[in-house]
Amino acid sequence: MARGAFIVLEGLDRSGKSTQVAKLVDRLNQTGHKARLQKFPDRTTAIGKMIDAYLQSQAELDDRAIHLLFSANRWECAEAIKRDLANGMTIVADRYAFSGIAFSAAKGLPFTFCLNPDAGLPLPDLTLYLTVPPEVASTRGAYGVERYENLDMQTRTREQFAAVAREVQARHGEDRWVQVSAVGTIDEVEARIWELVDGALRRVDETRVGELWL
Ligand code: NYM
Ligand code: MG
Repeated sequence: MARGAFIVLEGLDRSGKSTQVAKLVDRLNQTGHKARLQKFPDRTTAIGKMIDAYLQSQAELDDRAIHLLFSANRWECAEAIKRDLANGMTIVADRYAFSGIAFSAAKGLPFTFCLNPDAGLPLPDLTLYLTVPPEVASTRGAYGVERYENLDMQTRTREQFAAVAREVQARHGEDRWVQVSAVGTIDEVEARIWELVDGALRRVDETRVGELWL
């Protein structure tokens, strides 16, 4: 049996990720694939509840401590992701380790410190990085009330995402990280994403799931 594909959508807050991951999972299931959504952070677990409290400013945590909790939150989901992929289920993740690096490095933590805890996690077959110019993002309504949702932090995170993109392409190949313009209607962006995912689905069958950064 063919394994499932591991697809990640990344991007800044208000890039339209959550809308697009939901549409992608629906479309996969409607076209004869088995697919499920995996959100990171997964706020339903014990670690996820600590992350949620931090993001809502109900708890204070050291920058390194919260970084490691975000990573631990991925590790506690890693076995289920591998099992489901092996059973032919495609996983669509809303954020992954790349957000982990970009947001923490934007706060000033060393890039290699940010990268290391996730080494060995399941390697996405394709990461789509949704981009919106700042002036477009600002027309999508006010930022929410969570930590990091301000223009200064988003600008610095955008710069770090560029470094993450280079790292993925250097270590795992150019075609693992593809930038997608999130400018346009929801349907236009969906069509761009679908074309890229369709190509990735054809490629994964023959390959094993890799290990991130290794
Ligand atoms: N975030 C997300 C991190 O800082 N590190 C991580 O590892 C991950 C997965 O959490 N502003 C940040 C990015 C977001 C925030 O994500 C919550 P969302 O997708 O808005 O629930
Ligand atoms: Mg958000």
